[in-house]
Amino acid sequence: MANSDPLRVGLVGTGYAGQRRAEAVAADERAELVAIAGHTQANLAALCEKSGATACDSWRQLIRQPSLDLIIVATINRSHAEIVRAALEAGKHVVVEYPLALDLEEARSLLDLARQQQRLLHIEHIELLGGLHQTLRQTLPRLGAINYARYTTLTPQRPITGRWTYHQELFGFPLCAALSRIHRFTDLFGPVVRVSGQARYWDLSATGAYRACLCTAQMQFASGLLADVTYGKGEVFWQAARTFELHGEEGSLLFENETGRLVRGDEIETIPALSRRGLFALDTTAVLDHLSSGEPLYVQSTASLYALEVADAIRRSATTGQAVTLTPPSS
Ligand code: NAP
Ligand code: BLA
Repeated sequence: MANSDPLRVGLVGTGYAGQRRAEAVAADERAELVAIAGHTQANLAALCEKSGATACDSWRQLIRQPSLDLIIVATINRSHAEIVRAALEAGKHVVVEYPLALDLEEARSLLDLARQQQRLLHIEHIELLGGLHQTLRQTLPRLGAINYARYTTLTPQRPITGRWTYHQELFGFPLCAALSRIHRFTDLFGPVVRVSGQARYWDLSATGAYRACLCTAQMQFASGLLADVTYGKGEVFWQAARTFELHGEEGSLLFENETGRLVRGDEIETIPALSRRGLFALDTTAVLDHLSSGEPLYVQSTASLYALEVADAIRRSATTGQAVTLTPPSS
């Protein structure tokens, strides 16, 4: 890319993530949002109107445009892999919101394809850019060896009728879809040796839709750390919860939403975390820094793939009722 030519971007998806991407690209002179593909006509037209991009009838038509350099995939999880594959085959760089794919083998094969094509395949993990994660990282050395960790997110939502995030095929296994829950841990604590998991759905219909789900998992890390993850959402919950706890030899760090407490005996220190807003813009800037001046990205696609491997092992455990042992990562 010549320095003066903005990168030409195509966007698939017009929801929350898609809108944040459109704003982030518009705000950066190194890129230009050229075309968008969506789902419902009205939402597509609205985002095109706002951003000045051209509407495409389908993502296939978008990808066929030879002038596009980069495709951002911000649509429902079920479609990620198929769109990413087509975009890489067409020689485009790709940014995809997590998860890359709902199927682990497919995810692996897409990383191989990106390597063959010598194109960027960046899987967004905005949770790493958020205040909570930054604060955890900074505070970790003060806690000593971590023995136990626990992360819970419960989201009451009603009514959920028709939402794609309450549909087995469109959303995927909950901890593969909400992969950030696993990735936070693997980013901080490295490889996992053994997992077990449970999943429950309320009023699961023949079409795959449900009105609430709850997924819990236990992970044992190579470091010895034991971790519990809980992810629940929907109409059976009434109180939202977002708590992260780390219990180390030298102290405990307890976060509830954006407020943390570091506890060491009688000493209690309040630790605030920064906001969760503006993260898609940070991710977009990181991608443009990388493509324009070769700066390293904040996350590698292999790290996302590893998190998906752990999430998939939890899925298998939830299906079989047996704990699953993971083989150590090869590199
Ligand atoms: P969203 O606001 O619900 O938007 C979903 C997009 O997919 C919209 O363009 C929607 O179009 C379209 N869509 C809905 N149902 C569809 C269907 N059945 N077939 C085809 N397209 C359909 O969701 P989002 O939060 O932006 O999530 C998009 C992706 O970003 C997901 O992969 C999610 O995991 C990832 N992500 C999101 C966040 C976040 O903060 N929201 C953070 C990290 C990762 P219509 O609205 O026109 O139906
Ligand atoms: C993650 N948020 C997600 C994901 C979805 C949503 C589908 C990916 C799957 C997951 O990790 O759970 C959807 N989030 C929503 C919706 C709301 C929401 C529909 O808060 C409705 C209010 N995302 C937002 C908004 C914020 C936001 C408004 O849509 C907040 C300011 C932040 N969502 C956010 C962050 C993540 C995320 C930071 C990464 C997950 C993490 O931090 O672990």
